[in-house]
Amino acid sequence: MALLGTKEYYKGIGDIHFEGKGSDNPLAFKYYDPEQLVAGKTMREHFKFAVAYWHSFCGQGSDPFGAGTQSFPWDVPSDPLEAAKAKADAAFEFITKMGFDYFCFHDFDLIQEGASLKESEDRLKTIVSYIKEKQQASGVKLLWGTANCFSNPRYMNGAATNPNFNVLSRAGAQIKLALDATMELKGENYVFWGGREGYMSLLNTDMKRELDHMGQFLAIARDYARKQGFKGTFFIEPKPMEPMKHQYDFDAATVIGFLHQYDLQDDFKLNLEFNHATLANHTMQHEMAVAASHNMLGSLDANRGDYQNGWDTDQFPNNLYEVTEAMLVFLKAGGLQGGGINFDAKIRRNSTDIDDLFHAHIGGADTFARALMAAEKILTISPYSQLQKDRYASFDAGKGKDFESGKLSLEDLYQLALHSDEITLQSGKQEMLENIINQYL
Ligand code: XUL
Ligand code: CO
Repeated sequence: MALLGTKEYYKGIGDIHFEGKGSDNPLAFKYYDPEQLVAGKTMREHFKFAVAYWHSFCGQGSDPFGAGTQSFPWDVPSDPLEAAKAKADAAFEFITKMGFDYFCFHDFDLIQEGASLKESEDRLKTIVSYIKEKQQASGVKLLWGTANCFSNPRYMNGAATNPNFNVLSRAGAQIKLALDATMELKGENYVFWGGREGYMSLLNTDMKRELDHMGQFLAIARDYARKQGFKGTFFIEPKPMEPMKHQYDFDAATVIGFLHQYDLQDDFKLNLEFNHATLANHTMQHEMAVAASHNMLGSLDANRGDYQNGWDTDQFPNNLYEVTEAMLVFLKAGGLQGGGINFDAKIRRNSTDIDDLFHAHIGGADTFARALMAAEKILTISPYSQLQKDRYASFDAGKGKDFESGKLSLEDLYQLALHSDEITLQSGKQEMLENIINQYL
């Protein structure tokens, strides 16, 4: 049952239910059945779908060529607190109508930043207690919170990697407040997306010093939250470029190396985003496999890029093949480490009807549901797993096993090769595996 504020914002749209693929109702799930069991867990538990406050209730479709096209009635009150409360009413109405359990926010998505740090702090406290009541009434939970340390002009050269210590200190204050807000709302995780942590030109940049600052900054942020009793996971969200020419958190492998370099690997995992993966010239499947192999597959930002455009288009996911490949890694890894699937996606600038946001999230959830069901079948009833296992059979016994257990030297390899027959080629069966994925979609 949808929980309504004093005013209904999404008029004429009721709760979204699962109706199955035979349904012609565009405002119903065709595949996402929250209670359906897949690989031992319900879809609701697997995914922990979250709505991104910024794209859904703040961004109005503006682009570098023009103003927003979506006018939000909750932005009308001129008093920032009234506007923020109205926005929270709209957000909670939408999330509960979708039947999702989670949301994610940046500090100043919740309420407009004040003219001073103190004013921002007071504003945040007021809106956080309002949102806390809405959470209690609806059961909607916070998947993660984060701080927007990239929009305000003071962060033009970064936050923790800014060459000016005063900016770093201001970012520290802001992140303390964002951590406080996250903890107050029982956030299960906290995200650091680099924002402008990177450089525009190396000509004016001391890269080593900036990376050291970022490592030190993340360590003291972690220490503060742990001291306050925060038990959740910290996530770093890799992205290779945009807004900076080069972002320090380039991709999963770079971030994992960084976390180990600065001894942060026990508290931090990764929040991976589809469109960030493709901007780094990787696939999402690759990024997830890298994270999973380090036990750092924390959370996912769900969206998709565009084959023709080279920037972060943040479209809602609908690429079934891509998401199925991702779900194969997801299931093999045993799911996510504390996180969920956050729709970090926006409807297009010319999607101006009140129901467009619903269609977008329904499509995203259905894509993940279909992909998860396909991946489960591929892993359990198709020859996929066996084919992969067979490829490595030479390491399961004999000298291959000795190598894996560290028993062979380079001279041993030389002696073995010297007395072996010529190598017989072993097919990778790629096309057959690709067909298996198609078969189960
Ligand atoms: C930016 C991006 C952010 C983070 C949170 O590309 O993905 O929205 O997810 O700061
Ligand atoms: Co993101």
